[in-house]
Amino acid sequence: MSLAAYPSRDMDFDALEEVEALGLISHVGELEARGYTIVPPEIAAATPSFVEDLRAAALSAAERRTGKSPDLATGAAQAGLRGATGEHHYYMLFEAPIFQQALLNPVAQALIRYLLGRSCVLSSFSLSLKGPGEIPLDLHSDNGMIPSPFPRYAQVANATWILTDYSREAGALCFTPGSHAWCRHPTLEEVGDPRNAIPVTAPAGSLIVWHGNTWHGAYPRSIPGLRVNIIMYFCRMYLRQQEDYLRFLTHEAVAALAPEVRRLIGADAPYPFPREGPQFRQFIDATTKGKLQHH
Ligand SMILES: O=C(O)CCC(=O)C(=O)O
Repeated sequence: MSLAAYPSRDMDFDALEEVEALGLISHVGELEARGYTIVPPEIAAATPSFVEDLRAAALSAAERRTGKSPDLATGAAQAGLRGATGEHHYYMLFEAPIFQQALLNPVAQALIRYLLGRSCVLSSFSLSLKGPGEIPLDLHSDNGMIPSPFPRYAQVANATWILTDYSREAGALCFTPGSHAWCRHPTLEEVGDPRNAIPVTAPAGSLIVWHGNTWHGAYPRSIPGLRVNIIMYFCRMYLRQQEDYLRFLTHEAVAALAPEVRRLIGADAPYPFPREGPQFRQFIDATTKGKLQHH
């Protein structure tokens, strides 16, 4: 069957109206020019108590998974790990109610929808704890499994909550500004070259958003303590999601979710087709429904 009749882009999506209403035009400018933007806590509506609660929920969830008690001051339980992203836990969205609040944050949603269209879905919701260590995370784009050349528009995008202060010594993310426009993966010579990256310096509670083409990596943490962050990774609805929540949730549990959470995990998405075949209404709804509520 021809897909020509399906709306192929979010043509009617009023992304600029959404970002303007939230005062995010300069952040969109940075996304366009540099491929990433750092939204300070006060613009991201991340109050000190929200940041504290989100970090506490992340630490407890990690402890439930591993049985190891994380120590923010020393990072001892997550020190010297061999993995370049530290201790990384997937399928975290339903581990604490505040994680859904973090996902639905209007600033995060507006910037992600600006990049990926209103029909985008959550690919994965993970958290990472990184103590002192020596292993850097090599530069990469988030277009995993997608061959170069990439399109200039984003097919995937990342919104990361940083829950501890970031600096080079603290093991921060780093970016190659403008690399989203190169539309390719870095070469083997480029991935480890520090001249290609600048570190993020930002306080806990900042929201870092980037276009999926943008090259990024992370420094090892060289000071005591723990780096804590939540990675919300999104994709256009035609790509496969990394996490498949629908496989693990009952119909009743899915029906009880907030509509936007249900949409984001892919419960209303037109793909994969049900046995009856394509549901055309879902294609229309995916690109038109779900206007963000501004406060
Ligand atoms: O948070 C980090 O250190 C790196 C995360 C990363 O590379 C990613 O989310 O794609």
